[in-house]
Amino acid sequence: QSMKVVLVTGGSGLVGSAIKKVVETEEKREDEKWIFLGSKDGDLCDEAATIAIFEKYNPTHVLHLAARVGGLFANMNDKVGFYRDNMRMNENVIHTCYVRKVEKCVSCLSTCIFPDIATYPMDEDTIHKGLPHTSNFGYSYAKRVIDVQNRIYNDQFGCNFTSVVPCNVYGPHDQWDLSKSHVIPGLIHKAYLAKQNGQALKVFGSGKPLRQFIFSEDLARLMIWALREYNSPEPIILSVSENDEVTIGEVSRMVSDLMGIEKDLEYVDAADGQHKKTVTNAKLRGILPNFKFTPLSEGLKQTVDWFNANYETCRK
Ligand code: NAP
Ligand code: GFB
Repeated sequence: QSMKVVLVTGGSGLVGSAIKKVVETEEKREDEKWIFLGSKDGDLCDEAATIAIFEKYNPTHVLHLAARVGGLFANMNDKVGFYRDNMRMNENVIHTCYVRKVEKCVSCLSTCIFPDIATYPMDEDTIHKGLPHTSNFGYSYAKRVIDVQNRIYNDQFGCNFTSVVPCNVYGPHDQWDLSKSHVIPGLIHKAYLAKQNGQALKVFGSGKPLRQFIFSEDLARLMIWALREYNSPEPIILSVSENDEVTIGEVSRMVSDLMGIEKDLEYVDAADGQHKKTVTNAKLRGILPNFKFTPLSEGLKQTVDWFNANYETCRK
């Protein structure tokens, strides 16, 4: 059985760190060598640097996580930058996979790229059927083009290229910088500081928007499965079910309680972004009916504990 070499671009981030933990413990296989890259290994926006990385590692499989990623406010502040960086990374990685005859490449979309006006829950066939929300217009189209690339390289060259579509992800090793973080790391970081200063947790926006949140280690297990077993170019949603949707207010209260803040939440006027982007995980359930998701309360507790223990060294 020849050795598989799995190159994980964006392997140093929130999702990559979870995959590294899972694949080096419970999911370890002797015939697989997993390599986790960060931007220090080369700027994937640069074609020559991308080619050099592929020549160095000569991967048989690629799990393409690398992206310019950020929450609502980061996207609103630089739609052009999110578009350009992600278009460049995706063009370089996916075309180099074709040139280097990589056996399989799994890339990452996101439920936030789906049409803003839709009937719910949305499924994998909905992705291109309407304009994305204005707040992340650039990022959304850069991500949607991955689906176009997968389909045309498969159609013209028979490449085994596909994509997975996570809902909002949270967990240890996230990005905690308040200027670019997603909502859960933003709330945890703000709650940590509020606790220290005897203040209330300040929530941006109305708290009314609805979100589905997947714990990073659950997503890691599902991505490792997809890399090994899922072989259609059609995207597959990797999300908790529509019944697990919570409001921003609810998740804020959970974070505030976990951080031991007695005071009630305070709401600060700010953009709400999409009201909802509810997706169904029926396609995934049809293949893995027994997969167990970590309950949000448990995942949040693990993430808050991790943040409290790693405050000095984490990305903030
Ligand atoms: P993250 O924590 O921000 O990590 C991003 C990764 O990409 C890091 O390893 C980073 O390396 C790398 N990277 C960024 N720019 C790069 C460049 N120019 N060249 C090479 N590497 C670069 O992001 P994440 O949350 O793990 O996201 C991973 C994937 O999941 C992304 O494709 C994202 O679109 C997708 N996703 C995330 C969410 C979410 O809620 N977080 C939801 C849906 C989909 P350094 O850190 O070393 O710079
Ligand atoms: O995770 P988030 O920033 O992005 O969540 P989206 C934004 C929602 O949380 C808005 C509220 O309703 C915000 O008003 N919120 C409350 C906060 N407090 C905070 C806070 O401290 N920080 C942040 N960031 N939000 C993103 C897309 O949409 O979804 C990205 O813009 C990405 O492209 C991500 O794909 C998965 O869920 O609204």
